[in-house]
Amino acid sequence: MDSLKELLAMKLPVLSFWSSMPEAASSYASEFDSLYYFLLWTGLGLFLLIVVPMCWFVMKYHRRDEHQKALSQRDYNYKLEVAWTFLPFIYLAVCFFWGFIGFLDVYTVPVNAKNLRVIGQKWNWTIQYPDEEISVSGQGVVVGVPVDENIIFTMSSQDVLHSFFLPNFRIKQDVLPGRYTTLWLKADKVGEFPIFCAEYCGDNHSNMLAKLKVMPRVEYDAWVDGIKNADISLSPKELGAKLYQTKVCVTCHTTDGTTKIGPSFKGLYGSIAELTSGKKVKVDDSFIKEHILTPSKTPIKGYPQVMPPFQGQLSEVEINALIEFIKSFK
Ligand code: HEC
Ligand SMILES: [Cu+2]
Repeated sequence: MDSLKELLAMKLPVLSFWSSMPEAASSYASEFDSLYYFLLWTGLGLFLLIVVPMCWFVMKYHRRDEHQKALSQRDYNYKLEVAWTFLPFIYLAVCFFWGFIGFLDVYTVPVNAKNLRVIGQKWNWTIQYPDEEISVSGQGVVVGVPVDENIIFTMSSQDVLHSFFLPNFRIKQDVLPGRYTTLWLKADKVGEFPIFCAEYCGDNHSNMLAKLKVMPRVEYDAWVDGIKNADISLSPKELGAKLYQTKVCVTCHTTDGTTKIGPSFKGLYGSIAELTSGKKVKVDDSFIKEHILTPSKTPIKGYPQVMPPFQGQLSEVEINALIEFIKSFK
């Protein structure tokens, strides 16, 4: 079985001399590519094998005038019947088993895999590392993983359908609200590889980008430590500024007084907000905190109710930091 797999995963140079695929970086990517090129070139070959003789027959045997009668016709050829039944059968069986082996490789999760949690949200990815006790989040976020180790992503969505797509690893999986899906990979090349959302999920879908950074184990451990230390050493306002970017408040709120999707943070703190009910409230610490956690409880008049709830996603420290950040644009 293993030697068969090696054979299948072998880079067939004839088949892939013209390659449009991004660099392959996972344990099963080259197997996928071999199958893809096999299908591509045999498909092209079969097309020519059928279409060229067909055109030739049309040229040679088409009716030349209205009164021409058909010549005697052969209506059965045993050998031909057997050949065109069994040869395609063998070809399709090869495609099926080759594909099936690849399918098993992708969907059989190794038992010793390292678990990471992925949360899709309009319009960024959050990745939680239960073992390391860290999480990373935001547009363009760098997701570190160690090389040559099995990683399993357990994924869910905060809002709508998203899809976690890693072209270099030849893998993509839908991320759904209300259900967990998984995807596993073993990166066999060090480097940075793009992560895309492959399911149209709204205005900023195209900005829902991240990077998978594959590192040797030592470097990975240092990367984890770096993240652990970074948040502690920041002042509240600095941490708030960072969260403003990573939690993508920036896509809807400005700090310069111009209105984007939501009100600007400039002059917000201490102002009076009017709710859709007509009630007027002072924008103080408690109000900001409540609005960040559950915006639907205090809907602001004159704006679309599109702010996502951050309940469960921000620690007390982070909420305070955001309040300090907003306060700094008094
Ligand atoms: C998808 C767009 C969007 C994102 C992302 C977003 N907001 Fe909002 N926000 C709004 C909109 C729209 C409103 C006004 C309507 C409402 O929510 O009632 C609002 C209102 C607010 C208010 C109350 C404003 C007032 O007039 O009193 C605060 C405070 C606030 N957002 C903070 C944040 C923070 C902090 C973040 C990031 C952690 C954030 N928002 C992320 C769209 C967004
Ligand atoms: Cu998306």
